[in-house]
Amino acid sequence: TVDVEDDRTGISVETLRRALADHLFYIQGKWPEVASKNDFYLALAYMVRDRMMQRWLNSTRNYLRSEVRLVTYLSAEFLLGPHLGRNLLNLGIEEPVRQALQESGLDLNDLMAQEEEPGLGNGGLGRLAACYMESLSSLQIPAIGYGIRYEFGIFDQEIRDGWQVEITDKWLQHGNPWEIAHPQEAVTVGFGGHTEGYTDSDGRFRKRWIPAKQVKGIPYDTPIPGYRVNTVNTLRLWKAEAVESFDFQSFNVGNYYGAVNSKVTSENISKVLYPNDEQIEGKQLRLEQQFFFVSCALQDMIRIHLTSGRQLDSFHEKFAAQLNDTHPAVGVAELMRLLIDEHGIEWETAWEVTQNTFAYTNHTLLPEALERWSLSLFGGLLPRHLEIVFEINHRFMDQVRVQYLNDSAKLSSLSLIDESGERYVRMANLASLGSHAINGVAELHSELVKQTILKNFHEMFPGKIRNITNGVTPRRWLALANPRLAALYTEKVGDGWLQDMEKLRSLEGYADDPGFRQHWRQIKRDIKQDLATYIQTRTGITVSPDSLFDVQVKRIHEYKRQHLNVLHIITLYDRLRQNPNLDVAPRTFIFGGKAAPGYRMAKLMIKFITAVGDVVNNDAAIGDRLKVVFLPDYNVTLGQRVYPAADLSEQISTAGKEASGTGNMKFSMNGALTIGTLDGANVEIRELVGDENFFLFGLVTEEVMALKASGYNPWDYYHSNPQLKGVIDLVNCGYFAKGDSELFKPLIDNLLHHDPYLLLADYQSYIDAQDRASTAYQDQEDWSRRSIINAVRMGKFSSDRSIREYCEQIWHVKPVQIELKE
Ligand code: 26Q
Repeated sequence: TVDVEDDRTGISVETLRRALADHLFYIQGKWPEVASKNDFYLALAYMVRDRMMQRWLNSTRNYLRSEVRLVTYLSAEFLLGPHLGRNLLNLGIEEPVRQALQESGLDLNDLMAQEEEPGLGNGGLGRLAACYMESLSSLQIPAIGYGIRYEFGIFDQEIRDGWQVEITDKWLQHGNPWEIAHPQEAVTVGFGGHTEGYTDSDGRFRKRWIPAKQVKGIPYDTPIPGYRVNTVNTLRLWKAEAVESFDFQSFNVGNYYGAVNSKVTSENISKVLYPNDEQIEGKQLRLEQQFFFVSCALQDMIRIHLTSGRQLDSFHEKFAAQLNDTHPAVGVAELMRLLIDEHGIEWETAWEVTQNTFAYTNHTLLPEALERWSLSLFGGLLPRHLEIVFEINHRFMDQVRVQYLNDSAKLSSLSLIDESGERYVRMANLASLGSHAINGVAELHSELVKQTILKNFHEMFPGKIRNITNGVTPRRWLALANPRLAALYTEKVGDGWLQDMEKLRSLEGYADDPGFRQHWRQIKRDIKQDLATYIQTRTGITVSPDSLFDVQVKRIHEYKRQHLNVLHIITLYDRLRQNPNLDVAPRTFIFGGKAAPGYRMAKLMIKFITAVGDVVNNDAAIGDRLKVVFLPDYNVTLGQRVYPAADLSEQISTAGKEASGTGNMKFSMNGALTIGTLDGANVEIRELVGDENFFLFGLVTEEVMALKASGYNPWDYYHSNPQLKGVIDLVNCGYFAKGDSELFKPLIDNLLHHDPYLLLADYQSYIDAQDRASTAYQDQEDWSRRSIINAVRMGKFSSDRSIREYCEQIWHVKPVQIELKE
């Protein structure tokens, strides 16, 4: 007999070569001679997708079995990054595919660069959701991610004259080979209208919602394969479409344009991702988005539950639904409505099911980021849900009154309704009450959640708030981002480290091995050379791979203090001007990150970075000792280039403000040392790498709170520190603005008069830590030792560890092995 590999599933080089040609011809409709690079990319993507299909369908079918328990991750954002590389890695077919392409005269890396990354998220929270989806699959946990299929993801950033310019992200324009639409599983979502009471056939008094408008949700599924396992989970994103029968009623009465207009309005719901940190209040479309995807998700879950042959009073046994921040928190009211109004379940049972279904992750303490919706907006859009929120609150307030003897302070702080002025629904309170577990995202953050925003919930429900420290997937952030380092690890410990990152700990001894350190340095230098080349082409700036690469990449925000980093650059610049022969370690300062389009100060911070760069980079007196680079359009793809090339990771937020940070983990696992405050997960990173391998500075959270309480005055620091004064004065006189002393005035005035994030208070401590880092870098042997220690001790920050903790402590789900055959 002759074994013939199936063209859809075979992975021999010859089969792959044929499958590629086949897809190019039959899917793209092209001969190789006229095919574009994108045609080849799409043919390749379809070919890879074919090789996931059996596993994907087997996983999906398996989850319909009644005894399987599923995690659903509800998130307004999934910041996925490119699929192709991850799929090749996790399926283990990169090498034969590379070779098949080569034999067809094509280069895999070249085609991978064709993929438009799906930027369906803002930053940390969205990227965390993506890492968690990947880990869920790799750990063989049955899971579905639910979210919105935004037509426009996070904007693309261009830098013009040093300022950010936003360009719409048209990620779907060349087609998306990774998704499959399932219009037959569409659901309908209502908005607006009113409620009415009625008596049902059993004589029971019931409420029902008569929406003014309906929108159809169409699911688009994307496979998320685990690393070298058969599990392929689904990311199910919903697109909003007009309900034809509904909208085209107006067509019947001759109002054609009215009908088309209302179709357009319906489809607006999934049109665009909201950038964060903007004035978030009162954006009706945002609430529509949240309700839309959550209602779609819950209806889908109910359908799955009923097809698995179960009753709705055991819904929480089938599903554990995680609320990624409060963005999906309206789901608490929607699940209650679906169970009670649509499926006739009693309030008490529905409430038990709801609480046992949901768990809530908090990602922020910043008061301006806590979601609340005015009653008029909420009730106008979701009248039935407002009634349900009131009823939940009514019952809860009774309970609080009994427990706390009518304590009015307790009542007003725990209430789901903020009644201090105009009345609002507090989404964090709704999420907290409607869940059986609440978690923060790093140890410090979780403690602060207990002590501050959810203090009274913590007191009333001890043990309900816990910590699950964030993690990131080593498949993307090591294996894909840093193949050289990954190869070194595999050579030394075998490839098991990608399933168990703690295995890297066994490499610690090599930190004292000069030969290994030499190899380590060579790898880092090669990667830095690659980034230097990229910087040259993208920005025209020449940087040396032998300089210290000092990197801060993250969203631009005052609390993250990119401008503190700039104050340090100016300090070094000033020192070099005063003393041109000063012996300093040459440094390249690399920044990247987007500012919310409506956040003026953040946009000015970008201009500040680029303006200082323009002066420093072109000052002959400085030579090549300092370079400042702003990398435009920071995204997942660029992150994969940047983290591996960093020597020093800037994690310099005001203590108590950064919930966790996850970039800090990606840097450290790629061998960067951290300069940072005791904030978020920095605390836990420092505990692991040791005090001597971490450049610590700044006030701690308690000191920040105490200083603010005692009346912080930034002028005191300005007047008592000549170096700081010199730096501020230099900016103030327009030195970095071609003499324009107005340009950076809003920024400097804010620091001198308010400084809400305590830059001036932390300035000297930061400069001292930077000086220690410079000195340390000059001893390359010792720096390598510290770098190795950092990298090999980061096992804790694998998202596999985080997901295991969620599974054990919150979701109570177990792995399910999927068979490949059938
Ligand atoms: C809310 C309402 C209206 C419009 C936008 C928003 C919105 C969108 C996104 C509010 C916040 C976000 C994103 C928050 C976020 O990314 N938080 C980060 O989460 C990470 C993962 O836990 C942490 O590591 C970071 O510390 C935290 O800042």
